[in-house]
Amino acid sequence: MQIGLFGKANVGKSTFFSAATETPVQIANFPFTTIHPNIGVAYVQSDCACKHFGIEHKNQLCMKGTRFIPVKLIDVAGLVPGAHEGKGLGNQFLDDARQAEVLIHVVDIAGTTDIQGQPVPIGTHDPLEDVEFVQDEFDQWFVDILQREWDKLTKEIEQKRTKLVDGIAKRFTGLGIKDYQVHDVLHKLDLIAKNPKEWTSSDVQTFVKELRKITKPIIIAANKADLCKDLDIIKKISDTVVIPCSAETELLLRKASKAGIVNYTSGDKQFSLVDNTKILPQQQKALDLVKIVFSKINSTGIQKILNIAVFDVLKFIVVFPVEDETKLTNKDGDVLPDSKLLPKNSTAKDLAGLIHADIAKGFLHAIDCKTKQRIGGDHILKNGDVIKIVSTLSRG
Ligand SMILES: Nc1nc2c(ncn2[C@@H]2O[C@H](COP(=O)(O)OP(=O)(O)O)[C@@H](O)[C@H]2O)c(=O)[nH]1
Ligand SMILES: [Mg+2]
Repeated sequence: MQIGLFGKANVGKSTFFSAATETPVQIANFPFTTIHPNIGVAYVQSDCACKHFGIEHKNQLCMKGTRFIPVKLIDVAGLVPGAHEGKGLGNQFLDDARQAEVLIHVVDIAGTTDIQGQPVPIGTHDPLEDVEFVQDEFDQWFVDILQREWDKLTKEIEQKRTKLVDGIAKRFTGLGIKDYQVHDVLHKLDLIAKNPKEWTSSDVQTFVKELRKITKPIIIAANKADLCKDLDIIKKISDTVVIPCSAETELLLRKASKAGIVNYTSGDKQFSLVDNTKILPQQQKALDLVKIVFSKINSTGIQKILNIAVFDVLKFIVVFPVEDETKLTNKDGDVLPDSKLLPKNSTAKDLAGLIHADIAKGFLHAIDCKTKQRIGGDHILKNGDVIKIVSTLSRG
């Protein structure tokens, strides 16, 4: 599960990345926090199954019944107009973006940077222009992949060496796109039976735009909301989820929380000072600004964006695998030790595969620990399920 942050230069991508991967003290020793300078671990939040069972347990990723589930976050290289033709760090961008399942397009909603990312006075650049150009760059990249190969593809199909779905899917495998996704889009647009020789360039454009939308959905982070004079501008962006946010505020709060100055958990709509801390005048000033941000946009928006990307846009579910169905523990006796993110409609067998290939290989059946019922490999899992897998093989 990977989320990519992208957009033009100086909109706050790296600030968002730092804020989202700055782990609170409680989970600071969780492994693989920083994988690579631009790949890190962020967390989405969901109800922990401990709530359902009314039990208390010690787990550094469960805070008062809210479970923190790790996801990979990638700070993708900045985009400039013409990136799909290799301008700027175009190719680096493509390499990074290809791994992401969902993309957060960070926009400077306050209009403090021009189209190249150079600083300009607040409100002098129209952020709607960025929304359009970045999306077009992204779509154009898909169009190029297909157009470059179109003649070859047409010939292959003519000579019956491939079928339309397979031929197209092959061109997009590097982006992690699956045959069934290509099939679904062709079907939806009534192109499934159309001879590729008769496709118009508008057929190609429409097909590719739809394919991009389904396989690499975008959500917009309207960043620098703290500086924005009129947030109503957000209403002018249609067709995409848009969430106002302030990455800089989130970063400040996480650092202050880590330093023991404030009580704050990502996603909170407020913070409080830790009792008896003495804070410097400039710290007080920064925290006063944070209060203004909260009154303007409710929370900093960062956690909300991550949660929406995973649970609303990708529609993933959270499942808790255990080894003892009555105690809800693993071998070491840890209660609800793990949580897994799975695409919706995943089965018990899919969960087994995610835990370990061997466990899936020797899969016998599973147990739904909430109902205590035995379930088969094809059983479709629900959000919040607690599952024990029974297998003839153990991991490793
Ligand atoms: N006011 C304000 N400034 C921000 C915010 N997020 C980032 N910035 C500033 O915008 C500038 C560019 O940020 P950076 O994260 O390097 O942008 P990137 O080029 O997209 O990675 C820096 O000066 C940040 O401090 C925000 O939410 N509010
Ligand atoms: Mg950056």
